[in-house]
Amino acid sequence: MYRNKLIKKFLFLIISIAFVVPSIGQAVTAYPSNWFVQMKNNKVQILFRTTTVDFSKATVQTNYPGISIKGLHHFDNPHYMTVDVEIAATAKPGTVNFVFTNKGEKTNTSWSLLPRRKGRGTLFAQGIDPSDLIYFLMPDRFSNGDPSNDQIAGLKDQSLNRDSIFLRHGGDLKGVTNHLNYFEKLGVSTLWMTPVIENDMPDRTEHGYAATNNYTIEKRLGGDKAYLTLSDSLHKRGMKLIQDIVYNHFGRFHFLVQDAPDKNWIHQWPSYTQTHYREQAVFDPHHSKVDAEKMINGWFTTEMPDVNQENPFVEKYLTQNAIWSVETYGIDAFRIDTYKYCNVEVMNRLNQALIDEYPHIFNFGECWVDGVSSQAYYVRNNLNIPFKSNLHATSDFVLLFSGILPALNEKNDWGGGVIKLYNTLSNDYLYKMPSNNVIFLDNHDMTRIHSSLRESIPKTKMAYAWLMTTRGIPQMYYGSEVLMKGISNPDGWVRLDFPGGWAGDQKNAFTEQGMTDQEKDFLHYVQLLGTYRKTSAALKTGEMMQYLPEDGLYVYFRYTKGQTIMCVMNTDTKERKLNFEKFTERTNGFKSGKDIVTGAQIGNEFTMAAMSMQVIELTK
Ligand SMILES: [Ca+2]
Ligand SMILES: [Ca+2]
Repeated sequence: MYRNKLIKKFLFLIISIAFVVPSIGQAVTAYPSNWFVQMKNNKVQILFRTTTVDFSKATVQTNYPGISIKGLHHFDNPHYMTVDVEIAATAKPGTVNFVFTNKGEKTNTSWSLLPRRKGRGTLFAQGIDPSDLIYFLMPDRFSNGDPSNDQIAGLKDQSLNRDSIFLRHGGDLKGVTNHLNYFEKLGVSTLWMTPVIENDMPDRTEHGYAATNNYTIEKRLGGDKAYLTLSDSLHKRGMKLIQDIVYNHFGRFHFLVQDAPDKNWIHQWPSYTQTHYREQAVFDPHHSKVDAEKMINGWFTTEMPDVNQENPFVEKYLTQNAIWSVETYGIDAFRIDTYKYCNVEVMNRLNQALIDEYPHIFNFGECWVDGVSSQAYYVRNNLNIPFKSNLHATSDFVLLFSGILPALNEKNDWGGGVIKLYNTLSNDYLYKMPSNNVIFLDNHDMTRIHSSLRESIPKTKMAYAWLMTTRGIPQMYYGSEVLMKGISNPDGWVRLDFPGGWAGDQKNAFTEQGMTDQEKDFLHYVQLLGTYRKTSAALKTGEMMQYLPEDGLYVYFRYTKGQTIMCVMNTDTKERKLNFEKFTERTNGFKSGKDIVTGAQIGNEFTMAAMSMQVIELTK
């Protein structure tokens, strides 16, 4: 027995020596490019890619202590193979040498085992909750902190023209890092940006939703270094980072599309087939298979091929990329793009893998759907149906389109106006955690709120007061706080540059130079609401009670044991009188209140101007 062990040791030594083979540079690329020691998820499937070596029958070995090879897989395309490795708890950080043998020829590549992120000294994977306030921006359009990266040689899109809504403008991550004070002044706790990973596409690269490499930060935004700096800077201030991630599609110039391992990585159709964008075909009990298939497997656009998530190799690739991103960049939450076009069973497993590794992580999906029951289908809900989603939350499109917009734009009658806002919230019983829904007034795909409200300042003020006080996790869209306008036809008009983000801008929202009094006043108003929210237990963690609107007058409360806030929205065209007595369930014991915006004392009887909103902290 002992002798056998000795022989094994000797053979191992011989093999180890044989491993020292001449390297031919980085002929092989690994995805993920590294993993980490001490992860719960310690079974990693590495996708190796080469364009110079034939992998069709290659075998692989490594002698790195604590790494064992559990399997390998070849694809139709000889440029790829996957290697399943298991990383022992005892494995130490270091450089792992993989040696591939194909038809007697050897190639090696190095791969890293890195220490866990906690060494960076800041919290991460914290998740978000209703005490947070999110600021959402497009890095190409917010601020140009480094003009030297505006164009990068070798990338397909060499555009740079601020006069065009579809070309690159040069904004970057350094520009964002430079303005963290601006976010803090708004009471913002959390940053979300359109995707920051590489989009080496020929055009329309400003939005970031057409990835060409999921493991590299876009160089025009400053690359990995700038992203890590931003992440660390946010966390040092106690702020958080949401990463926008796309599981549904790749950019057409992604290497996994252009040089796919086999045909099963992208959904194939006999001829180009687009999704019909109607989610009903997924959960409708009367649906036809062809409609459901087109919804999920149809391509989002010709430039965004639909990823075949049902392929286990693809699922592994996406899952590992998400975990790797949290550990590498210090992400706190994911906003998942085009969620309703994904395979929801695969998404459940992927979400769970993230939760298993990071118990506090938070996933919210972009589910641009029609109606509360549709929206509830995609998140943790109280529906008694076979499919149970484990998604924490959704972007609450329904509360926008069937809630606040009709409340402020429609005439009040039996079925129209502010009653729609009340009615939509009354359906919250369908959600397990309605207050986790991410609520918003606008985003990069839709008309800015000031334009939606026909440029009415009083209405836009009402919208922000509502955003900061109703249930949910509020999200602002960059620039709308300084009354930027824009109608989403096309979407480029709602993606204009933030004023002051570029050297020489005449108007500067950071310094308030060149701003109109109206814009300044509005910015201060939003700052006041946001910073008040930051200190208000009732708004951050409190319950909500809403009263049935009467002729356009809508009253709701947010409350904890220690704080009660009365929110009054008068959508009537006339001023209205009201008193506390009508709302004794919540006003009992309170004699007066304070308007949190003006600081004015409010008695238990007061008048609301037409088209106005007041947020009143009640006092005894
Ligand atoms: Ca730049
Ligand atoms: Ca899909």
